[in-house]
Amino acid sequence: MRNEAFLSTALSCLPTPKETEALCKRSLRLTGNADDIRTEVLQRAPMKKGDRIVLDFGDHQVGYLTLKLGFVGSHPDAPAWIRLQFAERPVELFESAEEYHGWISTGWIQQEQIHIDTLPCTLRLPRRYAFRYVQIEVLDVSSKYELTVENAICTAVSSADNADLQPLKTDDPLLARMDAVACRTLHNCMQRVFEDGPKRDRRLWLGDLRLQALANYETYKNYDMVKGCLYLFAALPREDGLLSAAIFLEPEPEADDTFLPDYSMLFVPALLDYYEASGDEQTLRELWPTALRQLEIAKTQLNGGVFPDCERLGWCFIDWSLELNKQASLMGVYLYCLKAGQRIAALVQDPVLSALQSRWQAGADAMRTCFWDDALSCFASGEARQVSWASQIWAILGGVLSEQEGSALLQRMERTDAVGMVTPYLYHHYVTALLEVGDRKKALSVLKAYWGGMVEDGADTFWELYNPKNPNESPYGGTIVNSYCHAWSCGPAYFLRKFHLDRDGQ
Ligand code: RAM
Repeated sequence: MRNEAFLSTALSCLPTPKETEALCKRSLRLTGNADDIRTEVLQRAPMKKGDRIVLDFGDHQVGYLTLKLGFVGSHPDAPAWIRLQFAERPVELFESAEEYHGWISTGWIQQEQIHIDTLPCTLRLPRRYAFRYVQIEVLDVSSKYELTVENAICTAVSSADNADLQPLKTDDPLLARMDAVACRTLHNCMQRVFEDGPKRDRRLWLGDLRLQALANYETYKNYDMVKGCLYLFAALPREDGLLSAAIFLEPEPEADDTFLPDYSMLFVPALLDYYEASGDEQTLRELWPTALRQLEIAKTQLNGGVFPDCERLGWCFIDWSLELNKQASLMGVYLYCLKAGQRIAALVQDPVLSALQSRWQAGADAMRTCFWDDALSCFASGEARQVSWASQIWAILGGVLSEQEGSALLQRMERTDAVGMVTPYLYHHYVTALLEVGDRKKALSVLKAYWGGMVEDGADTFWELYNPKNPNESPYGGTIVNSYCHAWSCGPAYFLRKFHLDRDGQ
């Protein structure tokens, strides 16, 4: 279904990314292996068959690469055949596309082979890449000449403008760096829409949008861009009104046929957050029926008061842990979104408010009855009664526990071997839950340990996945397709700026 009026509002609000130029800062040789990478600064020299060079742009870029190529020796008597590999982190240059046999497309791997018939030349690659490093490998030239790289320029694109960004005021260098990395992450994902990651999947996902928007309100403050994205989802629902998990923009705006119940429902708090940040009451009123519809559809899925369990990959998101049982978490998401729905209903004076209140009460009762485990003193999910961080976090966000109960529960979890969290997306909700139960000090220490861990590992932008216990974590069957600039991880910019967590640490 297409709501043309919503679509036209959406398109009128979406920005056109601006171009800036970034130059290659230095040339490198990488040696060692993925666990022990050695870097050596190189003088750029003519390259013969088998030679490699890594161009380092000094920071994460999203844009188009132009290479000025030349030669030394005789007039080229054969094409130069080169391989280009783009990497967000050096470790990607030690991975091999041929060895990836996971379940998502190898088409995402950023590498090209090109034949250059005429030298010297200016080569502008047509595709947009996400990278800091570009490796050039000469697959062949001829014995009569060598290839030279005279210049390398990235035409970087983003719709975020650093001139609009106030620096975070803090005396703590780690927090300052975490904030800068978070802002860079958001900046590079702000294209025509809020992309999840500019390497992969390069599209607007609803769950990601909500967290990006929160950081955007504290940083670039591009309210219209959020409005445009909310209208895009609302313009392209399924026939029954359910919102898709993601939207494609090209060649025409179209909803993905992936539906995630948690993402659909999170449209409700995303709309509320937008209203609270922007004060745009017209949008709140116009999109409220779409938001309410998500809660209505969710209600029809309940069976015995809770959502049925499911094992199918992709039936619901919550986190990218493949062993996670999501039944209890989804119930927490429903309750959380019902609370946001109540707030909106009160703001627009919709009489549905009292029905939403009773639905929340019934849901909270069901959550306790079906998932609270007295013996374990925590929520347990699914037939196997799995204990996970996700279930506790979403139960707290759903509002079923008092502050004291929630705080004690999260502390108890630290002494268990519950199924852990693997994405900054779920960690964001963990930090939110800690703030919800008043544990500001712990929230700050989690931020420092988790996002600080990526900084210590050399992150220029924050990653799609980070499991400190397993550096090779990937739900896709290989890290080569992981995204290392993924804006659901820009939480530090939101938490540090909005809650001033470093000021009191309490
Ligand atoms: C992946 C991306 C995206 C996320 C979806 C559910 O494709 O990581 O960010 O929202 O999964």
